[in-house]
Amino acid sequence: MKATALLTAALLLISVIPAKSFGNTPITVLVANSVTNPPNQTYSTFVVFRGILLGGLTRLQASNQGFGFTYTEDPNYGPFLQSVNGLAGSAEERTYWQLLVKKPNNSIIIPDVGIGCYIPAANDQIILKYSTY
Ligand code: B12
Ligand SMILES: *[C@@H]1O[C@H](CO)[C@@H](O)[C@H](O)[C@H]1NC(C)=O
Ligand SMILES: *[C@@H]1O[C@H](CO)[C@@H](O)[C@H](O)[C@H]1NC(C)=O
Repeated sequence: MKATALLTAALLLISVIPAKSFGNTPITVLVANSVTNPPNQTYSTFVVFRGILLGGLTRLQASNQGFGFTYTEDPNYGPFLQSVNGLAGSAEERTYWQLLVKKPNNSIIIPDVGIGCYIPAANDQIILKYSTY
């Protein structure tokens, strides 16, 4: 009797936690280059629930899909995306990797934070775009 009551209480508790707080958040990563315009490359990975983009990029790199990246640590803003697939931004050439996000409704946003602070939403397409400034 007591065990049944406990089990019922436990099941009730579990059922009120939204399902989306479990499991992973799938994202795709598109690598584009607006300077020399080679073909785009796309990859799939995920972040954990409310995980940061840096975690997803690290997981993607480890998954041997041919994606690689490096970053530097800015003392104020944290990780700065330095290179993608062997191509690095350069202060002399005034190039950098811009971070854009295409939402499932196709609108493209420019996050006001970097890869260490951006928390992807499900089915975000992360666009890493080699650009000039
Ligand atoms: C100029 C500038 C840039 C230039 C820096 C290169 C250059 N040589 O000019 C470029 C165009 C590369 C740039 C890029 C980005 N930037 Co910027 N940038 C600035 C800006 C306007 C001035 C920085 C500066 O010169 N400070 C004066 C110098 C003397 O101080 P410093 O410490 O040496 O400055 C360095 C850092 O600021 C660093 N830096 C610049 N942006 C960013 C962003 C991140 C995430 C990191 C870790 C470092 C970093 O580069 C500067 C030169 O080395 C600031 C806003 C401001 N008014 O401060 C935003 C600012 C720092 N950038 C910001 C952002 C979000 C970005 C991007 C993520 C935008 C995007 N969506 O792509 C990208 C970085 C992407 C990546 N590769 O990781 C945010 C950071 C907020 C946060 N908490 O993360 C700020 C505060 C603007 C904002 N939106 O509010 N940026
Ligand atoms: C590559 O991706 C960028 C960013 O989404 C887009 O603007 C561009 O049209 C794409 N290029 C090709 C050839 O698909
Ligand atoms: C697209 O979706 C984002 C959030 O996912 C929302 O902020 C934005 O307003 C939407 N844009 C349009 C044009 O519907």
